[in-house]
Amino acid sequence: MWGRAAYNHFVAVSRSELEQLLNLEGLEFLGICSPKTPDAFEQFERWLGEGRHGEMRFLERHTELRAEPARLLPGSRTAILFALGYDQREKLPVAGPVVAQYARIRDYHKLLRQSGERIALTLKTHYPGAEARVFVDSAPILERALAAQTERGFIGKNTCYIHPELGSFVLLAGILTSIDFEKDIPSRINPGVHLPEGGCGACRECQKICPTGALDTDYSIDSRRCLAYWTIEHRGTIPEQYWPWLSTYYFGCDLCQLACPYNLKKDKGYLPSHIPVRQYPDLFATATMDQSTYEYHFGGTPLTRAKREGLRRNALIAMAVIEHSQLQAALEICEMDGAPVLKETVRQIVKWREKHAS
Ligand code: B12
Ligand code: SF4
Ligand code: SF4
Repeated sequence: MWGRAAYNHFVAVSRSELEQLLNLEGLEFLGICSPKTPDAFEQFERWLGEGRHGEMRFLERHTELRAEPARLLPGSRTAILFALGYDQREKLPVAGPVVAQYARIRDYHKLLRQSGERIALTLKTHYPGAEARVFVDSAPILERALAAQTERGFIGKNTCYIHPELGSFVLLAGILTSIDFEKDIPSRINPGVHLPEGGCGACRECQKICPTGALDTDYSIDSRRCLAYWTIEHRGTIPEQYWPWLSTYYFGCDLCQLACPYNLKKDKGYLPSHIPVRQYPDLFATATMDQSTYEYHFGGTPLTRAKREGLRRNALIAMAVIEHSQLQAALEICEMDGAPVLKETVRQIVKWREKHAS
């Protein structure tokens, strides 16, 4: 946070001042690029065409904005990219079932938006008449592709944006503005070559560790095989073939990032100390929770993306896989008060256990 009085002397906001403002918010400045069509837009269209987005229909909409982010704010000439480091130093092997690291803090959309709005306001104050609009997932913008067009970083084989010093445990956001800031010379890292400034080269650690083969093609994910897709985005029952790994992560998955050398050797990109790490109820309490318990413990966190029934479904499956001592009681409660997806999951579990017992 900063007192506006301290910045009254600004005539224009320089690059280093921007960086300072972001750092005061506990954020990392990634750089400045043009909001024109990201170089990798064609890859996005190909990816959609191959159906690798599964049932995430929202990715099929607003193609024109993804193709040209500047359309989100008519007259915008600059995109300022920034990030929140959230690495909590989890190591392989993970002692699950746990939730992915990004979900252990307050919803990043809210965190990054609030900070971004403060910076946008400062910009508008210093440039009367200027427009500035924050984006963090809410807008259909290819955030990783834009981040990779700033001076540092690249998209790795795990499809994450990786910054050579911060690693990939960074959540991305940006500000579109009509102010014509000087743009970075894009990093232009060739991901296929490993150099000090970045690149995967011959490394395949993320592809080797992904338990479901979702990273079968270099630099492209098949969401239909990704545990994050099934446990966060998918609304129906989860196919049994993915169940074993819910004993590690029952919401999201960090395996392909934990295995990445860029996250192993670094001294930046960790969660700022002023952001508290949340504690969630245990599996039994989660699988059986009512609406008010859900709102109390999960309100304002990224876990609400799965909704109450999705979280109950995930916790119930994790309980079945680890043969939790309260599984039978949880099954009975879900059968009694659950939505159709939970009742169907109960039936799946009963059959699955019979199959495994025989
Ligand atoms: C849909 C979505 C998902 C889907 C699909 C993931 C995916 N890889 O696309 C699912 C549910 C699986 C998912 C999972 C996760 N997600 Co997500 N997700 C998104 C979302 C909303 C849209 C991404 C999208 O458009 N995907 C479609 C792909 C094709 O687009 P893209 O990857 O941006 O594609 C560009 C590049 O990859 C490149 N490219 C593609 N193919 C190729 C090939 C070559 C050769 C090259 C050079 C380039 C290239 O070109 C593309 C087009 O410009 C973004 C937010 C946003 N607005 O961008 C967050 C986002 C990508 N997710 C994020 C996070 C944190 C996660 C998880 C880590 C959460 C978790 N712990 O479970 C996992 C990571 C899984 C993984 N390995 O990617 C962060 C990633 C931050 C980072 N450092 O990269 C984002 C950016 C949200 C944010 N604001 O910070 N997510
Ligand atoms: S998040 Fe997990 S399941 Fe998805 S690609 Fe990475 S390792 Fe594979
Ligand atoms: S694990 Fe290796 S191949 Fe995968 S993203 Fe990291 S550096 Fe690239």
